[in-house]
Amino acid sequence: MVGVLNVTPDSFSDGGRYADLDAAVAHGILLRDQGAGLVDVGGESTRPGAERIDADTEIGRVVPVIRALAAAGVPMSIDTTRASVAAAALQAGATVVNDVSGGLADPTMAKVVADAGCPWILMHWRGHSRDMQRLAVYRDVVAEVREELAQRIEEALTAGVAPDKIIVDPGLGFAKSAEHNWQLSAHLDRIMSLGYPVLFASSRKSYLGRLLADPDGTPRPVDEREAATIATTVLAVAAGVWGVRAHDVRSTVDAIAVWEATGRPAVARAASGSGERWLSAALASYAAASTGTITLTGLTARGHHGVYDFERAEGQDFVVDVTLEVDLASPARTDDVADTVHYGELADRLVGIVAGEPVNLIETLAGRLLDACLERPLVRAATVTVHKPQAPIAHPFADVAVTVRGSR
Ligand code: PMM
Repeated sequence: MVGVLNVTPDSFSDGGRYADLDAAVAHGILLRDQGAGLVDVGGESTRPGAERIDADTEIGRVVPVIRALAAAGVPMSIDTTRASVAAAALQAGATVVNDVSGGLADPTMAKVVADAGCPWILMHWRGHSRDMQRLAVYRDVVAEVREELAQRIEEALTAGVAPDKIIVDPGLGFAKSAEHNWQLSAHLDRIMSLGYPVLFASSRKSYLGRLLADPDGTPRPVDEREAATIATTVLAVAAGVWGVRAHDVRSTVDAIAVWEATGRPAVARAASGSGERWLSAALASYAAASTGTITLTGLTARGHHGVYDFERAEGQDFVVDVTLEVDLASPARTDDVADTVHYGELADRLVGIVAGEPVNLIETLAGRLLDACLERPLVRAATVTVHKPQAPIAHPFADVAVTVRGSR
């Protein structure tokens, strides 16, 4: 459970309320005491059409609040798209980066996060607030948001961010029409099938105001959207999201408590518990609960690997065993082969490598096979063993094999 603390004069929901340091600190402590495992401190409004402020102004707003809340033991994320602000906030005591641009707005953000080794919330985003409404054009919003988030994840991993530090967020209201938000809310399983924890943030957003508009079309005011916020949040929790972000922590925690009282295990990781280590514990339990293994053994193909000419000329059988560590929670939920590793396709690829370009050593062959396994989305780690039962050894022997292991 992530509680929102905007120290801005102009956020759509709570703008101006916590712009004063004492009020902001008191509210952050209240959110923690009400059950927020993380208080999300933001210094720049992202409401549609908002003009940007400069980095120094943003730092000047958030750093004193973060310092004071850190002294009070409140765990915090910094809600920013700027690497310099993230770095200053981490230095002041925040422990998580919540980047509504998913790393797109500032190319140096990935390095700051990778160097800090902290969790990173990657939200789906297409452009800054001033332009985002004209970017809300999709053929299939769920597929495109999923694909664009997958690209953000790939770039984060390439920059050295650990896979178990990544959280994704479909970004309701950011370059999305109301209809897009409803479609995403209805198909969260597709976002979850990326294999990363999903944060759901519907709280008080304008699509709820539009849904509840007066007969003359006047949207429901921001502070009268709580029941709709709770309804969307509980539906997301029931769909299995990892966490929720909300302004009214008390009512959200109450709603999650009701859900938990029914004993559904999938919700435990979405629910709160406050304390310094909440986020790492929540991420670790997500990874542990969702990782499983896929094992393929005895895959046999003829190859021409070896240092001797006759091995290159005649070839021999090589036998491959692979064990993949994979997110299995997603396919178990969706029952869709597209959400897991297709072992038939993987076998074709591995046999192609064994039968392909000869190398001298089975170590090299095992390394190539390992790379092919790790290229597959959803594979967190893999172990590959290459057996060479007809190796040129001048004595009776059962087998000779090399095993390599790697992770993304
Ligand atoms: N929405 C806002 C700000 N930060 N962060 C994430 N991860 N997801 C969101 O949907 C999101 C966000 C919009 O403004 P608010 O702070 O008033 O909710």
